[in-house]
Amino acid sequence: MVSNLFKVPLTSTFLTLLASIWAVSACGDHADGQLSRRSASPHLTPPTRPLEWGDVNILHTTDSHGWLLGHQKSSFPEPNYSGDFGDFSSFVSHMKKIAIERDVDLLLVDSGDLHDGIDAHDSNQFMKRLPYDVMAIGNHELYSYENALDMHKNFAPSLKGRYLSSNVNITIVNDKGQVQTVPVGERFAKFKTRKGRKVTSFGVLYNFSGNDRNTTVQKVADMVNEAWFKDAIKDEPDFFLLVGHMPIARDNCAALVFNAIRAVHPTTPIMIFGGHTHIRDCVQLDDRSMALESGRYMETIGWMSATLDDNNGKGHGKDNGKGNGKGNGNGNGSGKDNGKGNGKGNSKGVTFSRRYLDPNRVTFEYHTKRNTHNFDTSEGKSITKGLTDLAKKFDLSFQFGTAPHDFTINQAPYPSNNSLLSLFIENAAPVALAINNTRASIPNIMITNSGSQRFDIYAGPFTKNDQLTASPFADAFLFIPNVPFSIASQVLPTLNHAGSNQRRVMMEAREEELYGRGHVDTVYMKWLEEMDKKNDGMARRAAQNLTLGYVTTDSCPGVGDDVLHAPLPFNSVPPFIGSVPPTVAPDTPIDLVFVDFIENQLLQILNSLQKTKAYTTADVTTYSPILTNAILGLYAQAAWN
Ligand SMILES: *[C@@H]1O[C@H](CO)[C@@H](O)[C@H](O)[C@H]1NC(C)=O
Ligand SMILES: *[C@@H]1O[C@H](CO)[C@@H](O)[C@H](O)[C@H]1NC(C)=O
Ligand SMILES: *[C@@H]1O[C@H](CO)[C@@H](O)[C@H](O)[C@H]1NC(C)=O
Ligand SMILES: *[C@@H]1O[C@H](CO)[C@@H](O)[C@H](O)[C@H]1NC(C)=O
Ligand SMILES: *[C@@H]1O[C@H](CO)[C@@H](O)[C@H](O)[C@H]1NC(C)=O
Ligand SMILES: *[C@@H]1O[C@H](CO)[C@@H](O)[C@H](O)[C@H]1NC(C)=O
Ligand SMILES: *[C@@H]1O[C@H](CO)[C@@H](O)[C@H](O)[C@H]1NC(C)=O
Ligand SMILES: CC(=O)N[C@H]1CO[C@H](CO)[C@@H](O)[C@@H]1O
Ligand SMILES: [Zn+2]
Ligand SMILES: [Zn+2]
Repeated sequence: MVSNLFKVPLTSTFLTLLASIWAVSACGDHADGQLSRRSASPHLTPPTRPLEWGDVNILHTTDSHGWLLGHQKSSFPEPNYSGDFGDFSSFVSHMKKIAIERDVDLLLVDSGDLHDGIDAHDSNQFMKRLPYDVMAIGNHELYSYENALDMHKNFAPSLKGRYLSSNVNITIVNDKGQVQTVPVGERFAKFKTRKGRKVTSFGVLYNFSGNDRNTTVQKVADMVNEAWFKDAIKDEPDFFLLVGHMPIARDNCAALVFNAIRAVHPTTPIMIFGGHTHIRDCVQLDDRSMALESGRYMETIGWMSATLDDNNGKGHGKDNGKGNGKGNGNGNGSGKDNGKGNGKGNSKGVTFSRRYLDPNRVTFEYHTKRNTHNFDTSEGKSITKGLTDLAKKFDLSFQFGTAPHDFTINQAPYPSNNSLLSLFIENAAPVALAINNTRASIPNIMITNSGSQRFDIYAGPFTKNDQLTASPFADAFLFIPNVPFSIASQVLPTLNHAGSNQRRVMMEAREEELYGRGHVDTVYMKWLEEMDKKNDGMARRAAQNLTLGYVTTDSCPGVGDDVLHAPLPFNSVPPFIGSVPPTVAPDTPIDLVFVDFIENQLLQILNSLQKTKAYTTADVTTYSPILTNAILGLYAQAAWN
């Protein structure tokens, strides 16, 4: 079995994509829904500071993973992210108007991971309706060849040369029947903004190694040495726009591209938009650049603005074919600065700002000076309706039952009644895996990894869609019969045992490998943990008036969060979780049930715990045909109705 704590939800098809749906439930009750989206909005805290507009302004989405209908639950912090893609469309369209009024540039970019399941073809049609200037490919577009091919054939063309995959190729059979390797989108794009600024843009994917057959991801370190890359950066644009599916700080991918550009152009402004690790982050690699990362699941819209020197863009008499005549937006002639190259990096410098917006209608209305009555555009409403219809088509609102309260992964301690991990392994798995199972009456211990649960469950209707977001992975349960209880009960503690340095080094190596293959939860959780540590206790109490949400500490100047929040409580969880052991005598033979990909680890541990029997794969068989991604639904049908 492939070891895959981060495995792609193979059987969930593309449905996770529309995560968080409202709608009419199977039995005709109104689930949390559009109504709550509209009516919850007035209770949200509006931002208090307008955005700082510059000459070039950029809105950024990343790692949307199909959350196009926004977050619809009423437990906090979900309402804070309740804007759907139709609302976002209306927002972008009003912002574009403001940019024209201010006579500045506004671009829209995306850093990838549109997909979550296998097929995002249908939901991607809605992404296409937004005026994206540049989009970059993410690793989730590459777990399946069919997905990558769909992006190549059906998605990239709609971006008209601005769907970028600088270091990602796909092998296809071309029109002439020849096998050919080509970039999924384009390697780079050079274009001019509305104001006539010249832009050179790349879309780089981090060192990803979990891609499907017939797709190629080139190492970033190799990419920057390619002749095409050197050629592409030779001419100096007004600014470089690097939109990559890569963290801006964790590894050195962003820095590699940055340094390669800097080696040729010491002072040209560089605006970098990253993603993948699902956090909010900002760093300035030098004072003429800024790099921003804008979270995940449509919980954050990133904003960056740059006020350029006179000799770039505005007032740059030489190159701005379109925008000239108006060149001096400051009201002063640009005589002293024209002439490319000279005077760069001088007196004035480039100044940047950044902001992390909570995507909801209150935020959107605040920043566009609109209200509920004049906010929606017809295109925005049409997108919302289209997404709703799509969700209905796939019956995502089918309701298994009603969750009595919130169950969270990290907000509640594990084990506890409010822990999703406890719910899953102590309650749900034992109920679901007993269905139609001839071994149901034999005592057992069940073990899985804590990473098997990916998103919190909130009080209220528990739908097919909620099941897909909470528990998307399609892992099978195996078992070894007749393990003496005294041995079986030591397996989980041994699996979780922090142990020696050597083991820690092993875990770190394994984490690196998983990271290469796309696993980012460790990075995201570490971020939450630090947030909680930095801000807990006094700060949280003093912040009584603040709502829960992200509290970002990054290395850029000033406060990045658009609305100030108090951090969510964070409880760390062990790597593996288990059911409540049965109360039986130590020598009672029981079934040791576990998730498929830990088989090897588990056999090793069993053989280290006892010497009576040498366990091998021959002792392992399937426990139930029910996979992890069906367990919560079956349980909800049984227990939450
Ligand atoms: C994809 O890879 C397989 C095996 O590596 C190969 O047989 C097949 O021809 C490839 N398909 C294309 C379209 O290149
Ligand atoms: C990607 O495709 C281009 C165009 O066919 C080719 O020149 C290049 O060598 C390929 N790169 C990789 C890393 O496969
Ligand atoms: C990418 O991976 C290679 C080898 O696997 C490593 O040498 C390199 O440092 C990595 N680069 C980045 C940017 O992570
Ligand atoms: C124009 O330049 C002059 C002198 O450099 C300065 O005093 C004035 O404030 C500038 N006006 C604007 C609108 O920037
Ligand atoms: C947890 O749930 C169990 C079973 O419903 C109940 O007996 C117990 O009191 C609960 N514990 C807490 C701390 O709420
Ligand atoms: C259990 O068996 C019944 C009768 O064959 C069947 O209708 C039902 O779908 C099965 N349940 C599950 C979860 O497989
Ligand atoms: C919360 O807000 C109220 C009203 O705006 C104010 O009177 C109170 O001092 C605030 N409390 C804290 C802890 O900031
Ligand atoms: C900033 C913000 O929008 N906060 C909201 C987050 O969600 C809680 C719970 O509904 C609201 O009370 C906050 O106003
Ligand atoms: Zn992602
Ligand atoms: Zn990713």
